[in-house]
Amino acid sequence: MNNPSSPRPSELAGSDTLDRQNSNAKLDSLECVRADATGEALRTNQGVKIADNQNSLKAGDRGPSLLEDFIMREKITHFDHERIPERIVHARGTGAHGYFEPYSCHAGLSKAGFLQDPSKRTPVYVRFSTVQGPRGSADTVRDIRGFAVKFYTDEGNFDLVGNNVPVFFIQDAIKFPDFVHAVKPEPHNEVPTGASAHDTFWDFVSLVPESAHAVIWAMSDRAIPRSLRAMQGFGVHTFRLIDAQNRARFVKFHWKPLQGVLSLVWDEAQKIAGKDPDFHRRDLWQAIEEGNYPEWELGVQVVEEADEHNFDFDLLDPTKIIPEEQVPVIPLGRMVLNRNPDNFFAETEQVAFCPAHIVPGIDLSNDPLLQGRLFSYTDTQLSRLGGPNFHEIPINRPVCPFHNNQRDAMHRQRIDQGRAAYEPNSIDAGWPKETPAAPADGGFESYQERVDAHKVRARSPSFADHFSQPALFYRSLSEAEQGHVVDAYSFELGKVQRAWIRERQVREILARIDHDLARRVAANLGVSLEGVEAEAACTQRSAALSQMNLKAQDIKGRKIAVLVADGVDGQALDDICQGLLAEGAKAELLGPTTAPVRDAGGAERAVVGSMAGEPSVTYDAVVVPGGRGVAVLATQGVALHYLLEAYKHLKPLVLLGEARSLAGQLGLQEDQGLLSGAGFADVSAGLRNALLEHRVWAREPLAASVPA
Ligand code: HDE
Repeated sequence: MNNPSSPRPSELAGSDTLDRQNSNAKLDSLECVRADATGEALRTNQGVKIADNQNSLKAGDRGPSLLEDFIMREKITHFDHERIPERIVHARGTGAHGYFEPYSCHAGLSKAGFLQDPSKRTPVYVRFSTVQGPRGSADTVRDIRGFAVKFYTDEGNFDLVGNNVPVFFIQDAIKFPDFVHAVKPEPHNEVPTGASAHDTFWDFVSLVPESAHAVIWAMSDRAIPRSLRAMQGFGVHTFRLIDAQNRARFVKFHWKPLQGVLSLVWDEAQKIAGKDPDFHRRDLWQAIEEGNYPEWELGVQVVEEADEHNFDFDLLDPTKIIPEEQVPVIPLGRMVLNRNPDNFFAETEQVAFCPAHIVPGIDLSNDPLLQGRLFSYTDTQLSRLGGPNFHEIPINRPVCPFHNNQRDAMHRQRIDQGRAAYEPNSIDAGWPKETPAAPADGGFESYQERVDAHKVRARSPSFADHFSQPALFYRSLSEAEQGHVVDAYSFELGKVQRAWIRERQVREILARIDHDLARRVAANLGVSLEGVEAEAACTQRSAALSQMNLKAQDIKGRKIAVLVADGVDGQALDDICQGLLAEGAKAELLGPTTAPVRDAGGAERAVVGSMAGEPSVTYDAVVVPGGRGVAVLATQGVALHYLLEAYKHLKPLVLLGEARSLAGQLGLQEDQGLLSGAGFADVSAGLRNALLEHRVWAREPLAASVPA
């Protein structure tokens, strides 16, 4: 159920009527098919009221069931067919509604209607996903995340079907089935679920050097996000924006989260996969229900057509970024997610994205990966959603009118009127008619790119450098991030059973990216680097590639565990909760059990849950208020483990009053994130800073020896 207090986009829209109409458009289009059964009788699909939904029709109350029981047969037949094929990739996902609004008029870049008017909100539906695992797999696995946005514009749907990393594993669509077969669970035993740590994946990528860049992103902290709200998004391919004079510019799309770019640490990610496999979808859902709407800034890197060849890589190569030092990101507008779906299946499962869904003002490039995707997405919906009418499913319908002469097929919803399903016609006075492409009229016209070439099966030599950019990425990371990349390669390759695959990846791929990286991974795996030349594929750095430079400005939406037991200092508790709430963060009280505790003054304090039920891995920080309750916690393994684990995962820890003794008891050294004081006022600024940093990286070497 939606929280009734959670505003719909319409309530958030500006005051002018047109704006409200626009942001209401998707909701209105869903209104006719939304079903609220409150106060309604239970009926069959044919509309007959059901008198008894508990018993099937039998010959006598102990006799055989009767075939004639159309009520039971209808119910079970429908049930038997409830499932549809899950997506071949990106099967596990979660979605939300929201809106996009441009900061200003961007007519200078694009004629797309949704980019013109800052007072106009365009409804969007976003689906985030993992790539490898099936629908029921865990959220926090190491994987690339899908970041697909459907803009319901007045000129038709525009889908920006991107990922949370800016590059892809292959350069040409014809390799996609090979790549996916390699990363998916192995065919003989369907192992592993939701992981790339297995032989076939590393076999493929070690043989395909163009994958090196995407693989190093997948081995970085980007592939274990803390929250879907804290991920960057990228269109990956180069696209085009077209202005009213039909002038084209190349662009790369970027989404930047206001929540900052935050990640889990690997041990935490693995533990959450067991303790709360729905961690990411729950987090997004709760944030939206609580009115803490996540927000992203849409930006573009713009390259004039004349500058297309001014780079030492090819703009059409999807394994390359344009470093932001070379081409800055221009902000276009913001996207806010402010409404959870009513029904997972109807909306998140049935939403059908396609990179070919573009509108006037946006166009494609010749990136050979993008070109293949233009075909694949519609094709896959035919079997996944059961035919070519999936655009009529409410979540996929454009909000603008759409009439044409396409007819019939499975599951047709629309009852087309008129006699002429062809064009030209004179019987229906020629309707529906074409719209001229002139800028004001909005008929889509493909950008008139000149193409003059031989028909060849070939890869451009300009796609040949596979190592400079992964090297740039590695060199641009902080020391802590580099360490995590080393750990991730070592973990994943450590799971590979065939020694020659491990060796090939280290000696032939990693050594060509960065010798330090290769040396460290080789040491962890016992691989020899003898005879391997040390090469520096790149000596540059790009600040935008390290997520240490992509922090949030505030701590809104962070979740802090407050450990309490009978006798807790009530004043400290109030100060903590109010102090954090004032910053938009959330304090959750956890007790030894789910029963309320009594504070030192005897007042009952409800807890959100128990320490065992709500583990530290699901919080951003832990606070222990003072009072007599500390003595209770000091004897409880679950509480001590809670603190040790949070410390090990480099989280801010606050110990107040009597709780200060716990640091000594556990042998934890004070640092920028392990804060203690008499009351919350002593530590609130320090805690805020530590939360902004998210982790205490300086603690990492010490924390490695903590046995939690
Ligand atoms: Fe996809 N991809 N993909 N992909 N992809 C699908 O479409 C495909 C690629 C991405 O939330 C499928 O509806 C090919 C790049 C996302 O519903 C399928 C190629 C990027 C989603 C498909 C690629 C993506 C998909 C599976 C290489 C980032 C989830 C079900 C030519 C820019 C969308 C479906 C959602 C889903 C094909 C490469 C992102 C099979 C052939 C590059 C976010 O059609």
